[in-house]
Amino acid sequence: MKKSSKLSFVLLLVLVLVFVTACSNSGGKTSSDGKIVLGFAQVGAESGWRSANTKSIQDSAAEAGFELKFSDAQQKQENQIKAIRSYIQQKVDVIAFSPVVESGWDTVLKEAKEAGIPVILTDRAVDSKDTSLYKTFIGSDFVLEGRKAGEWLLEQYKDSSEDINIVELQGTTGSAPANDRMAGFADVISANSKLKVIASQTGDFTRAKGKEVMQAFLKAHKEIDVLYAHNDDMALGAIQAIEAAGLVPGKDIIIISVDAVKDGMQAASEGKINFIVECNPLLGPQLMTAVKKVLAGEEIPARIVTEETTFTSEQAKQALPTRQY
Ligand code: GYE
Repeated sequence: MKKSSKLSFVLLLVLVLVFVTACSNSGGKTSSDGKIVLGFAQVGAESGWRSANTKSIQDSAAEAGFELKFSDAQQKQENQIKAIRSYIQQKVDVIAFSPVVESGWDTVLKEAKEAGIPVILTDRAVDSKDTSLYKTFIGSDFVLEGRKAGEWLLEQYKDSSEDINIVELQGTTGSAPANDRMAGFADVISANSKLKVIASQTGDFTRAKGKEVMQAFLKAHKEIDVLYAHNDDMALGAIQAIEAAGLVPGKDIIIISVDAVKDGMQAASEGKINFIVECNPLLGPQLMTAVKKVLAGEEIPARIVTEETTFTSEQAKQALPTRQY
């Protein structure tokens, strides 16, 4: 080999080595400016809760100095799976997501694990048997939220000699909050046989669907005493339907909802919603702390539960002026 071609061969070898090293980034800092890269696959923008949750994640990622890759799945699991696969391809440092439904995640979670990318669940859980597929689940106890709604109702009607007809607006079918809020509520109210759920249907956590389904409930059932909505937005949509039917929300029909976002709290302070179970969307700071710990190789608890309270109309009136979301 001539001296010059020997030299270019060595040069080529060095270049190839540099390229391979750059591509095989195994869990280090991947952004060009050395920042930690977090890929977040959000459910969508279906509710006031979701908007507050997204803002919390974006703000706290910026505050932590992370590069955030954010995607909105428009409430479709297939879009979320696509987003997670693209984060795996981009070799982000950590993937976090709020699973739209509970089932069907094993394959993509295994792909992330094989690529050595840790996954953190926020807000909603998955039903995967293999819990080594994710590092932790940060979010509310939705069964407890359903129980709190049921306990308030049980107390309101403890002396009733008549049947109490309840209609239920469920969240997104197959989602953890819909499954769990329904189960917790049903379990508690089963203590009083007068409390009867006469209709239960999904309103997909949106205002428009909440209104539409409530209209159908009002048409099909003459006597509705109580509405239990799995979130404020569906309750707010249902309130429009109730008013349009010439009934007074909060009086003719007692309303319970979950979330306690500003619009819900406003309706509660006006007496249109009688009881709200709080579900805290401000999960960003806890998520960023978990990301840092996971990358530092520290142990983190498998479950991080959010602290929450409840509001009657009176309590909502007092809390409203200082409500953050
Ligand atoms: O209650 C609802 C949102 O997963 C806790 O999703 C969340 C729920 C929340 O659309 O408003």
